[in-house]
Amino acid sequence: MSLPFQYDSANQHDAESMKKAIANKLMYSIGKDPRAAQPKDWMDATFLAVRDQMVERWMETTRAQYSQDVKRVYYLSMEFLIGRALSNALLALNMEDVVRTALDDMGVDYDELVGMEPDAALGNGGLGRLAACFLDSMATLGIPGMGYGIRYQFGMFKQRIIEGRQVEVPDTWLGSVNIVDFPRDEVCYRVRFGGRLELEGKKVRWLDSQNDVLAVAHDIVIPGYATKSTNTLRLWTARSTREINLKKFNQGDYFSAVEEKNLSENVSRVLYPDDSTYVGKELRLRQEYFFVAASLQDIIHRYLSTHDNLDRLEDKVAIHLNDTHPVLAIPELMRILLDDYNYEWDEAWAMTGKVFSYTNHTLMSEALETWPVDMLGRLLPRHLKIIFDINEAFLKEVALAVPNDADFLRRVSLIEEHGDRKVRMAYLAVVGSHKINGVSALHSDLMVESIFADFARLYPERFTNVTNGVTPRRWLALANPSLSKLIDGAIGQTWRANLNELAELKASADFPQFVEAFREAKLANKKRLATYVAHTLGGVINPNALFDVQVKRIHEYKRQLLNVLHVITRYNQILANPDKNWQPRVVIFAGKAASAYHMAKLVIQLINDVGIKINNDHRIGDKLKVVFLPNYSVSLAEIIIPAADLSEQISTAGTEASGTGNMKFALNGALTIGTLDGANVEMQDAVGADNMFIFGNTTEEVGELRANGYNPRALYEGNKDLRDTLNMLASGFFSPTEPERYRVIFDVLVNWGDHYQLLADFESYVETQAKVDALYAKPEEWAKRAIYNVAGMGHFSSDRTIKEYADRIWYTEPVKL
Ligand code: B1H
Repeated sequence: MSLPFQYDSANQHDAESMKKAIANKLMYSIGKDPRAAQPKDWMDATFLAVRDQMVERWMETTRAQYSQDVKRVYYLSMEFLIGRALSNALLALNMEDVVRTALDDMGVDYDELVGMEPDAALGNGGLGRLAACFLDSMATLGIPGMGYGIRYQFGMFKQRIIEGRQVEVPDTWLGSVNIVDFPRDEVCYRVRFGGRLELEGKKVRWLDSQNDVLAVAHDIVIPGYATKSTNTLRLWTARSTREINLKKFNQGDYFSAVEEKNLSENVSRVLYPDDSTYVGKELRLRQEYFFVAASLQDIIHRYLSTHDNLDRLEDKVAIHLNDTHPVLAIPELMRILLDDYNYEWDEAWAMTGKVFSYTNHTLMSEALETWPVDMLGRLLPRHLKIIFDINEAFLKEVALAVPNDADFLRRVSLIEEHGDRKVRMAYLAVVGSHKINGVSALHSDLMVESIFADFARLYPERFTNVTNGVTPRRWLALANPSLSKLIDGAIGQTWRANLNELAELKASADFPQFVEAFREAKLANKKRLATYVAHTLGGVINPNALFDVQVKRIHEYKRQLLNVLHVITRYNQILANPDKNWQPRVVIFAGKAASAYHMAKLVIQLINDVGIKINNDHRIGDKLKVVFLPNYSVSLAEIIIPAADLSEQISTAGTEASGTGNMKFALNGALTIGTLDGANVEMQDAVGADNMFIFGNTTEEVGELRANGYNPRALYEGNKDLRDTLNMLASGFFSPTEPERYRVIFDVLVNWGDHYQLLADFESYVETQAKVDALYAKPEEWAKRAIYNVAGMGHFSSDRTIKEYADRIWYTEPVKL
């Protein structure tokens, strides 16, 4: 069997020298005697020793990028949900065995050590995790790419469940010893805020800015898999321009002397924990400009270190905007070109359009950013003026293309005029980019039919689709060693870098021995999860039951509540018909709710309350269990996803832009029960309709109901199972100490319009769940279809996604090493 590695690291990094390296780090970097070292010290020391191995490749890559004067791509994102780095690095470098042996010799348990690393959770959910998968794929493919973001002191909050309710705890991921990244104190830029404009002819000067802050770079090494190619994630941290106010300090007012410092450093303090609703807080706007301004200064500085002027910027620089959060980069680049380098407007605007591209991740109106003109003008007066100037030029162009249509002009204007005036950031992104993409075929179609319909008429060639993907390294090789080993035995190891090879597994599904081994691998993962559940919650779950899993952010459109309605209905059915041969099920949930999202938090509480009732009902026994696992995170996903039999992807059709969890589950051999939403549609094309459980209304049908009158109450009255279930919620069956607790859920669904149309899909969902049971009763048949799912996932590698971005949007090529 040939290894996919282009280099041989075995003799370079034998266990003996690794032992020495770790021991050295433990003594000289951590300052601990091996006899006194705590597990955390060993982890830090190992991390540092392994990081050294990456640095050489990193430098070689950087040197090659400079000497080949390659075009680089800069991925600007407010979020990077990276997870643990050590195990990923060891996989990339093919050093796991060496480190395992080295640690073993020193009496340290490898798995325990790797499991100690805190997640870097600088993101909310799918959007942030996608950015992390993209970094992995860019490095692996040798694309000269660099991520730019914010080094939040507090990442995504930790979720505790106390008496069934979510409680948010700060995430202190940066330990006392910095092993996470390389601080670059010398890479430091001033970011200006406030002030006023002075106009002198065509020239604009931005003066007297206040509350300026310094951005200091911290670099995280991103190793490519089985290649020397190694990229950088550069995160900015805020530092006050004045350490302390000496005047106040000397007057003895110590606290207000440091207050200013604290305030300006707040900009990189905490990640906004809101996925898919936009908050409109000034601090958020400051965060956005902070990282954009620092990143652009850095990009320009790097470019000018090898070029005399900016004339060829577009040939060497591509800047990608991960949603609208970094869209201020567009007026910022204009500002630099106009004010700092004296370009003419038309020239600057043409360059800007060629540099930028933008991905839209959601169509939901509540997530589309708009910034009040007032706030923007106060904080960034120069940018507001540039945005107005862009709008003026743009509307002139539109008036020529679409003459005599005032309504059209009003619709596409970058400024929303009614009420308090606001800047529409998504429109600014479209006008200032040469490519705009959605994240699944369905989403990209809907995008040009809905929010960007007018713009698609103006610039049809700009709009495109790039379906999301996930990295097979973390999401199969690392998360699922038992299945990976089985696959290696069947088709070799190179699928890690060429996921299309998984298609060869199709043939294996005809071999009973392989099918049996596949089932054993799944069972091993289910046992691993059962052990985790026992440790964290104390409950016992049966690994032979069907594991039915929905893990993702808690949001009404994702319809965890529909899942709960099925659970309650099933509970009633089991009680009504106890002697039927019920397929035992464990229904597993995990996910965080935005801290101000009351309905989402109530759903978490409901899941826990339903769990208490059902899990303690002796009449039910093993037939049905409900589990809510606290603190969903990348590392928890790595335990849960490989253990799933059934993957719940049940959003209202037309609402989930893509989903990426759907891909991770199928890749790990779960069957999907899902709607025709997001990337589920393309997954069905890839694995075949027989190998997925598709149910519910299509996007079109959802739209028709919405347009022609939808009557959830009639559905409630017309279906006894549904009626019983909803009545139990309304009557306090699951909340005896507070009978009214779930009344509002009843009202939302039955009386207030059921916006996400749960009741419309209920019957179809419950029927489809019965089909799931029937298939699960034929274990070989089930396993075969699960194998077809794995085999069909080649297309959903983020390597394929990145290749498409590189070829069709960024026009970048791999660096030669
Ligand atoms: C996605 C977001 C998002 N779409 C606003 N939009 C945020 C919006 O902090 N904010 O203000 C944060 C995140 N996230 C997700 O992106 C989609 O819902 C998924 O369907 C998609 O798979 C994922 C990656 O494209």
